[in-house]
Amino acid sequence: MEHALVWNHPCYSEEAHHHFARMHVPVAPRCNISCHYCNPKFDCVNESRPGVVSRLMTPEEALDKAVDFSSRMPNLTVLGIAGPGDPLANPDAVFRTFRLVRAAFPEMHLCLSTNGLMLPDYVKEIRDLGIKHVTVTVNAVNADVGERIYAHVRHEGRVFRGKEAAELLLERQLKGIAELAANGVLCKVNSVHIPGINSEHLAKVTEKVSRLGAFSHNIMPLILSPGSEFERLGQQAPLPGETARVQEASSRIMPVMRHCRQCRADAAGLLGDDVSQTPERLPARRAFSEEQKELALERLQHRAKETAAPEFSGDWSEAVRVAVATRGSGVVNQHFGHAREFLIYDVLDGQVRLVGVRKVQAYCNGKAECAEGGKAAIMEDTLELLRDCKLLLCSGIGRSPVERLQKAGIIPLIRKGDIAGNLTEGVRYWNYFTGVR
Ligand code: CLF
Ligand code: SF4
Repeated sequence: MEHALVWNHPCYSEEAHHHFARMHVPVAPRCNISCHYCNPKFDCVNESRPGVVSRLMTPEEALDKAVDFSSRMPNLTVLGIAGPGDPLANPDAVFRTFRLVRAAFPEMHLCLSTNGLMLPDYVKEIRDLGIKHVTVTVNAVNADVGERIYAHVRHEGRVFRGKEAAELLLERQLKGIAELAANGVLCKVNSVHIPGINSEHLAKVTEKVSRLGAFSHNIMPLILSPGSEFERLGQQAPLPGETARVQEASSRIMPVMRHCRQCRADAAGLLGDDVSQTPERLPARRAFSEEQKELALERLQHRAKETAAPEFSGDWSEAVRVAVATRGSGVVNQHFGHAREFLIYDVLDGQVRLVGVRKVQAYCNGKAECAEGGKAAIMEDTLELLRDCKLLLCSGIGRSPVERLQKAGIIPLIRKGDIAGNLTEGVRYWNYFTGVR
């Protein structure tokens, strides 16, 4: 049962995220709490990158968008609502949207992300609508930690502050998660990693939500929202690698998501290739027949199974770390200079595991710039972010960045095709080249 809900959901299955697309519809403007990392002018930070503004939609516009995008992307399997405020603070618009989409697309996964305050009131509605995927953002399971994260909570006409607010929110979040699990809804828990506040505490969050029946834990680095209370207080974002260490501790307790893109409330497409802001890149509208869609999904299911990594219990500290430039589909298909993110993998004895996603600025924007060596400052930042990698796989790269990477101890390899195969082949080459084995 669980597999049927996961294999083609890009956030619930790491393998699926290479192949399957989600679409968010921004139908939920209001929020009922105040997080210190939020600026209400922007999208909810619990799932989005701060500083992003999504244009609001009505439920009817959301349905039109779903019809339009599904006619361009046969791999669109999920419709999600994740803001720009909290979906359950906007129940009328959110559930109307889900009802419209459910009627038009009976097979589509419906997905919802919430701060959890109103969750206990809506579990029945969620279950009855056939929503099988709900994300709850839980940053603390102790009110002393929570009161450092939340300014206030609005509930039943009252405003709660300080510890009282954190206690109320926590009680409702945990109750909601337990009820989701009891009703067969897969609950993913998101947490924002806030250094100095919840770094060590997040393993306790994992333990607690795992006991309540949550499916996975997605720990995301805090990215400071401009104009937020945390920015005013001088709160720091995690250093590179810090969140990965926190994820590592939690991964000993339950499955941890490492491929989150902290995407916009109006994102659409593969997680690593959001086309919402560049609709000209969408394939032309096509009326896919049900058979065509089924065939495409079957092919992707087969591919997802083929490339799924088996469990491995080796000493990953001995692994070779590799950065991969990809736009999705499970293949190396991105030029180094155009990459806005790298997937980071560890490879050990032919086994592969995803470590995470690292966002960068594109190094160059055209041939002239590439020939001049791209932007020096961006290259410096990219090298710093890839410091722990030994290899880099990309579909193309200029001479100047090759030299810079090599000087930094990273060997760039131009490859095309399947990521998993190229990783093991690339590391064999690296071992031979460096004389390790
Ligand atoms: Fe959207 Fe969230 Fe559903 Fe995914 S996103 S509502 S569970 S369909 Fe996914 Fe985006 Fe990360 Fe969210 S990558 S921010 S975890
Ligand atoms: Fe902002 Fe927090 Fe509300 Fe999301 S849940 S919109 S981050 S206050």
